Amino acid sequence: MSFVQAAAELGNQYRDDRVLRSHLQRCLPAPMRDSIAPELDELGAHAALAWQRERGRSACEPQLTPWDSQGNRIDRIELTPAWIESRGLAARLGLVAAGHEDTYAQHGRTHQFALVYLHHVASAFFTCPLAMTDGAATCIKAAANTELLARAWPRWLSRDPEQFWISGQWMTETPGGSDVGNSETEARQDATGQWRLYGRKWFTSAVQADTALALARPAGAGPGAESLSLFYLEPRDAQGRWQGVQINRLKPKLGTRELPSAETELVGIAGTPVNGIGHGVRSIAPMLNVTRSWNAVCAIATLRRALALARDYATRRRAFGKLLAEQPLHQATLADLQADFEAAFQLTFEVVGLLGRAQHDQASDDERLLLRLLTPLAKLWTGKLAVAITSEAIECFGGAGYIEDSGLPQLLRDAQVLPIWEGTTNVLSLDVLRVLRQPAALDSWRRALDRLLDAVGAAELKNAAAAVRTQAMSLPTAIAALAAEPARLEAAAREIALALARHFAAALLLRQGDWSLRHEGDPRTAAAARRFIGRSRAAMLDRYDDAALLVLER
Ligand code: MFK
Repeated sequence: MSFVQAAAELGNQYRDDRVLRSHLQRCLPAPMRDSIAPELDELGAHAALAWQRERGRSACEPQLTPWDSQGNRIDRIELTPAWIESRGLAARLGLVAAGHEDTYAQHGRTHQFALVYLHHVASAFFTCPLAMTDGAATCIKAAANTELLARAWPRWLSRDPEQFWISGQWMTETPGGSDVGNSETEARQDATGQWRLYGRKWFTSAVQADTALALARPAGAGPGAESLSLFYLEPRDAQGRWQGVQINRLKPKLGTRELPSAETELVGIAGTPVNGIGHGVRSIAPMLNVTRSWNAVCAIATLRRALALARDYATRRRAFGKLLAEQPLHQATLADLQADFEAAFQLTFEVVGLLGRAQHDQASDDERLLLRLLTPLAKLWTGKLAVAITSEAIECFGGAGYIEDSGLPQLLRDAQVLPIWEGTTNVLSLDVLRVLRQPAALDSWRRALDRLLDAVGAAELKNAAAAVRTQAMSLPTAIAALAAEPARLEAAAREIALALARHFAAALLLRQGDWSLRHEGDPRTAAAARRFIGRSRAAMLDRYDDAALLVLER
């Protein structure tokens, strides 16, 4: 019989993840760690089981039935088994609730996002509506809307699967995916004073959600983002019938195919203003920042999964007389990817930690500003890494990784959404410039970076810390030099954002490496930090002149 290659295997994804476990060890009080460990272990085991179960299955997608046999418009959507399972699991383990409950005070967000990180890949993107639900809860709390806090908040945060509601975020329209200020959906008050929404929403993720937040322009209001308003919707009645919404079709997407994203027509759906009338973009901003944190967590979960598979496969696949894991070039390739993952993990969980502190009024003004800056940085950098690293992981399997039932192509297709939704890399880079317009923002970044680097004690990390300082400290001056020329500053926004993200992540990885050497006697994180920093360079901002136009000339 001819040779058959053993496939990659996944073990319990919590037990196998030293990066997560070491981070929790450093950040959380011991009694809390002990108390949450069983849930993390459960999700780690579930992740491995789901991988065994789903791999190789033919595509399983939600189905839309627009009409019933009598010709009634019903727009019934059948969800996939993974989605139905995830809904119960998410409620029971509190994947939204844990971020808002007071049980672990400022550590609640770390608890929640450790769960999300372990569950994301197995959830078949049920994390998408969970992110939006968390965002909706955050928005309504920020708006202090007592009516909605009484009605929706207990449902969104319920741990009872029967009571649990998920929420959507209906923003995107044909004239404005990024430029939301172009939205055409109109809100009109009927004779009873009830607001009703009319218009086409072009990309409504998780359309089957129990509630949604939507932007609409009140009739007669002027153009632009400022005159949009934010409305709370309940799209279906108690029997599950759509109320003032038609589903035109489910989107045929590159990936995230279990997620029912739809093109919808709003035909008079009742809406409740979330934060009065007007300033809709500002009102939905708390939601955007929360969902962007989710995006970063789900991106690093994707990285971790791609690497777990590639590293396992390297211990099974033999070529040219040796295992891949024994070959210097393959080792170097995997080690670079692992170092990138560890840096991205540190940046993302720093955002998570700061979010928890801010939510529990433990964060200084400096830390709040840092959180505002690090959120788009984490989102944009990890989104890009998710695509690059899943692509590299496929290459680590050679042709076998290119085959659908290895499970890897789906990982890559799904990863491609992460740099797009919740703001593309460029839109997020412009958001970073929006934050940097506050001069204190760059000062907060620099002070925090200094503190992290000053605290590195291990002799073997001193050179790496000095390298980060040299590269990072030239950045504020280079940005200031560009500030006088807005077009050049904007052209450089992505490079600025990636440099801010990478240097800060390097300093965070040094902190973790230093801690792990001292407290765990473990040199692996320190080695990853040196490797990550060894490949980094200072940003090259002086290359952003008007030559782009020349290069693009036809
Ligand atoms: C598994 C992972 C989970 C992820 C779930 C994803 C599922 C969701 C699917 C989707 O719905 S994807 C669609 C998401 N769409 C976007 O993310 C929109 C992208 N566009 C932007 O982010 C634009 O920057 C934005 C529309 C927010 C603003 O553009 P504008 O119209 O140029 O706004 P402007 O005038 O700069 O800002 C308006 C106000 O909002 C300002 O406040 P003031 O009125 O007080 O001056 C801004 O400071 C504020 N603002 C904007 N972005 C903010 C913000 N405030 C806080 N945080 C932010 N991020």
